[in-house]
Amino acid sequence: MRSAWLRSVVVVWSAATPVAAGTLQGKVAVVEKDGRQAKDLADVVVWVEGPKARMRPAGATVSMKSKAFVPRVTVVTVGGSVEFPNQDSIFHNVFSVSGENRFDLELYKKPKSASRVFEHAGVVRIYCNIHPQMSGFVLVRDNPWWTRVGADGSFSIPDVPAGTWVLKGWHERSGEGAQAVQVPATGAVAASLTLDASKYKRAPHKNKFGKDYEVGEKY
Ligand SMILES: [Cu+2]
Repeated sequence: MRSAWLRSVVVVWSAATPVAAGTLQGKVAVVEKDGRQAKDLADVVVWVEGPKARMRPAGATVSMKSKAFVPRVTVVTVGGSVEFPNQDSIFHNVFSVSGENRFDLELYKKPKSASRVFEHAGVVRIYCNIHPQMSGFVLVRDNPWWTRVGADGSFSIPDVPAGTWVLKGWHERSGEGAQAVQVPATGAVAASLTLDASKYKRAPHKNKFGKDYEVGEKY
């Protein structure tokens, strides 16, 4: 019987290459100042820190459009390039002073573009040196085990290597939250994470020279 033969081949193959990996699933909540739960969870990213993986770098595109970075939150992997096309007819700049990922793409306008390769895992805050209202984030991960959460905060990360790792979550008003997790060799494990945004204060940031922006910009 052909199907029986096929089945035995599949069984032998899977027995020869055991995959000790489980699914990490759960829910993230972001708690605001008065204890109320945040509603804007679309840009919450969760990831597993610890397991190493060989992978092809994954890049992305972040446009500068109507004086905003679109999308506002982007995730790439180490070695991934982010293309920053300027779709406005005015000059913009992209810079970051986030540790090892600091960079500066100088000034350009539509239809020009510039790019940056991110070599270090971490959260990179990006700004424009002309327009203080322009801000965004590039999250650089060193393995493929990350995801954005659903509208209700739920997430599921499949095929995580078995082991004890750290589950991290991030939202721009809370920063990172962390929790130890034990991922089983098969099946799923649940973990929930509460991110504390209660101390968030909207504050102006500095320009690329570490100075205040000049008020009354005319662009
Ligand atoms: Cu700008």
